[in-house]
Order: sequence, then C-alpha cells, then structure tokens
Amino acid sequence: MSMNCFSLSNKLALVTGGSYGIGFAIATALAEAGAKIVFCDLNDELIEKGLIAYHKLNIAATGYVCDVTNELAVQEMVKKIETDLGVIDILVNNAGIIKRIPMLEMSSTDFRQVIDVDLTAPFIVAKAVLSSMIKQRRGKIINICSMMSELGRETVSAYAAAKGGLKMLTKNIASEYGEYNIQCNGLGPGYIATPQTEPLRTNGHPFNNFIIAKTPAARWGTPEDLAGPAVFLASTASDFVNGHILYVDGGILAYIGKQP
Ligand code: NAP
Ligand code: GCO
Repeated sequence: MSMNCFSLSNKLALVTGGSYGIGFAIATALAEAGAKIVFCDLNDELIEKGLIAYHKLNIAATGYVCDVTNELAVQEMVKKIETDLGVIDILVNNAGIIKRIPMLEMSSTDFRQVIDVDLTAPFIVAKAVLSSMIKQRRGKIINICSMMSELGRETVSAYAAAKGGLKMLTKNIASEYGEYNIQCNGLGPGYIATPQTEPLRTNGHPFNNFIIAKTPAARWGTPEDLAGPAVFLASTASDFVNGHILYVDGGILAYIGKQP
C-alpha cells in the first residue's frame, strides 16, 4: 500500500459541531489531507465563527445551521449537501455536550438532553448518510467517543452512558454495514483542552493537576493531537479497521496514576 493511502483528495467530509474545538481541529486535518469540508453547528453565529476560522487557514469550508438532534433537519441538510456538493464520503459525529451534575441531583430532562445530543444524534446523522455510502460501496464514519466510553467518574453519569452507548453504536454500524465497504470507528480523546473542559482546567481547579498526574504524557491533550488519528480513520489506510475505538489519550487509560 503506497503512502498516499492517507490522501483524502476528492473526498467530502461532514463534521458536526465543527465551528471550533475538536471538530474544527479534525476538519482542518482532513482538509490538509485533501478533503472538502462541510460542517454544521447550532446557529448562524457559530457558522460565521467557523467560516472565519477556516478561511483564515485557506480552507474553503461550507457551513450549515443544523441541530443534529432534529432528524428532519439532518435529513434536509444531508439532502442539500448531496445536491450542492456531492455524496458525503466521511462523517465525523463530533457534536456533543456534557452536564456535570451529581446523579441524584440530575433531572431526567438533563439526562435525556445529553443522551439526545451525544448518542441519538450520531445515530440520526449516521442513518442520514449511510444510504448513499451503501450505494457507492464505500464510506467512513468516525464517532467521537471518550475515555468515558470506558470509565465513569462523579457527576458525568449521562455523558458516560451516552459515550458508552456511542462505543457500542460504533461497533454495531461496523457490524451491520461492513459488507458495503463502510468502516465505522470511534476516536476516543483523553482530556483535551477545549471550551468543554475549560471549567476543569482553570481557577485552580484540582482536576487540572489530577489529570496531569493520571496521564503518562503529563499534559492535557490539544485538539491537534487528534489530527493524525482522524486522517488515518478517514482514509483508505484504515479500510480493514472496523468497529475499533482508537483512544488518543496520552496513555491515561493504561496508567494507574502517579503516586501522590
Ligand atoms: P465543545 O467545545 O463543547 O464543542 C462542541 C461543538 O458541538 C460546539 O460547536 C457545540 O455548539 C456543538 N453542538 C452541541 N450541541 C449541538 C447540536 N445539538 N447540534 C449541532 N452542534 C452541536 O466540545 P469539544 O471539547 O470540542 O468536544 C467535541 C466532541 O469531543 C464532543 O463529542 C465531546 O464529547 C468529545 N470529547 C471531548 C473531550 C475533551 O476533553 N474536550 C474528550 C473526549 C471527547 P455550542 O457551542 O453551541 O455548544
Ligand atoms: C469530564 C470531562 C471528560 C472529557 C472527555 C474525557 O468532565 O470528565 O469533560 O468527560 O470531556 O470526555 O475523555
């Protein structure tokens, strides 16, 4: 296999929640490997923010306002993308939320909202793109899982349940559609410095040093740490990798943690 197996030339990638953070970093990496980028986010302001950021990097991205929990809106967005730009070759289910609330204090409404965005939405968006991937006998779906696909901790019951479910949804899509040359894998970031984890890293929060002590790399990850693994899972280099969760965590899942 030649090394251009990492090339994404002539591929169209949809990244959900791609205006900033991990989604933006992954989309940038896919673009640098040759992919055309489409992204969606919740409102015009986020789309504008993303477009400015992509254009600063000379990436001609296209943005759509779409709440990925809204099945009709997702179906309409995918149909518009396919009309305007072509079939989606690569889907990155990145959009996600977290609510850090002790379980006994968490309402079922809050629980359901996290499940809706972090688990049901990846199902909805994957379903919307799979038909065309089946027709073209190829496709790549990358679900952004989490260390919480494997571990729990206080206050993140809904998030861990969603990300654990997303791990199994990933394996099931791989199982059900692998025969159509569709690969569905997960990317499991460790603790990454983004707006989502800012409350844990700032104002002297004890979690900051805790994570550094628990991570062999002795640092928080950056969104850019996910770039290479994402290109690998989006490219023909991973055509025989299916149903796998690739953890990009600095080794944290392998390590008991430094003695205090
Ligand atoms: P982030 O900074 O909160 O960005 C998430 C993006 O998704 C935001 O643009 C957000 O828009 C968007 N989004 C949220 N709900 C949406 C919806 N219903 N429809 C469309 N877009 C929606 O998060 P991040 O840290 O970059 O994380 C991205 C993904 O990686 C998430 O799935 C997260 O669970 C996962 N992850 C993060 C870490 C980490 O340490 N940061 C580690 C492992 C996994 P708004 O700005 O309006 O919320
Ligand atoms: C938390 C963090 C984590 C990260 C990530 C770890 O509160 O524990 O937000 O959940 O977001 O998912 O992989």
